[in-house]
Amino acid sequence: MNSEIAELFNIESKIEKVIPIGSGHINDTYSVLLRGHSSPSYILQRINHSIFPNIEKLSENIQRTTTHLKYHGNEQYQVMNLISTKDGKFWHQTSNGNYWRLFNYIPDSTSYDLAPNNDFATEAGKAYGWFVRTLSNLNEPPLFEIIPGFHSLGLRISQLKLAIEENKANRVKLCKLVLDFYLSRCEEMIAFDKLIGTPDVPLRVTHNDTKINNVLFNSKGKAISIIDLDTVMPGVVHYDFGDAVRTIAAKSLEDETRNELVGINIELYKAFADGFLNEIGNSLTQKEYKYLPQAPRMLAFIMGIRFLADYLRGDTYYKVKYPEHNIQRACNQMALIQDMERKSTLMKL
Ligand code: ADP
Ligand code: GN1
Ligand code: MG
Repeated sequence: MNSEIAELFNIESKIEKVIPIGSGHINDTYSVLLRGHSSPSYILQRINHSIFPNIEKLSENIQRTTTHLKYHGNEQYQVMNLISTKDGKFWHQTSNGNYWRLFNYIPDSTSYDLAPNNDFATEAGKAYGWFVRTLSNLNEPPLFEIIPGFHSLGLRISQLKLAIEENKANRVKLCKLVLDFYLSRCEEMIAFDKLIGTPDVPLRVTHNDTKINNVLFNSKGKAISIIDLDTVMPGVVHYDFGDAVRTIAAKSLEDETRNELVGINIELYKAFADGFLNEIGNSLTQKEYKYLPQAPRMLAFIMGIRFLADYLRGDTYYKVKYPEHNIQRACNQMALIQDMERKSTLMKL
């Protein structure tokens, strides 16, 4: 079935098999192996179109981003691109309403859910720094805001408050302590929102989903590509720096349920920051630089309240493997924030 869909795109030869791949929470991803080949040639993805309803604008953003990276990037990084269907579109809609797309597979690549060592963190930092720097001169008009207010703390807090009020899954009583933790920090956290889009903290083109598993590495541990471009849109540098630290400098997985194992590894953090700042440091304003060390805590906070709101709504957004999955993810981010608060002096750059 999935191979029949892949065959609707401009592919080189017959398909041998289509295999599920990755650990993303939103789309369904498969690698496509062609007959006679020993490694995959394509990535087939079913797009979650309740989260990305505007497939046309989504594809246009990706197309503009990858074209720019290809012509203004450097040879160190490979750029994945959308493959068109035989009738010239960048997606295919099946009769049951699902949307599918195909990318070239970046050969000899591996993704990780945690950084294996400091060098990987530096490599990831360089790659994400390269990404933001290279896209800083993307032509007008701005990319389409594919999920409005994606990292707006104000919006995320109001969504959490609505989820508490509606209590659709009758779960509010199950998470009082976690709710208190997040609600008690809202006022302090939201202060940063006021700076966004000012000359001190300007809008740039940001990736907005800078988890470590969205960086591909080769067998020597070198970062070779940035993938998962669905959320590339206007944003501030703190979004990418902060979101990256949550997984690149994390001591344990985002799904770790033993909170005592959750925390930030300062060596990984510094290694990541070194790589990132070496690539982009010169182009930051003083205020952007000043607020960078606060970004990881802010992004962990945003992710925590998104997981929590989804738990309260009854798990309608993120893929979950068991009923407590989202609340455990929210607890994990809470433990990460607490560790960052303990180590705030060490996080200064
Ligand atoms: P999601 O949106 O669900 O996170 P991704 O686009 O990040 O999906 O893809 C999931 C995984 O598939 C990645 O972590 C990576 O391992 C693999 N992958 C995705 N795109 C490519 C590609 N172009 N080349 C090689 N591997 C890829
Ligand atoms: C989602 O698809 P994936 O797993 O890369 C989410 C991110 C969250 C992340 C948490 C479009 O990313 O914002 O940080 O889960 N993407 C979207 O793991 O909501
Ligand atoms: Mg991903």
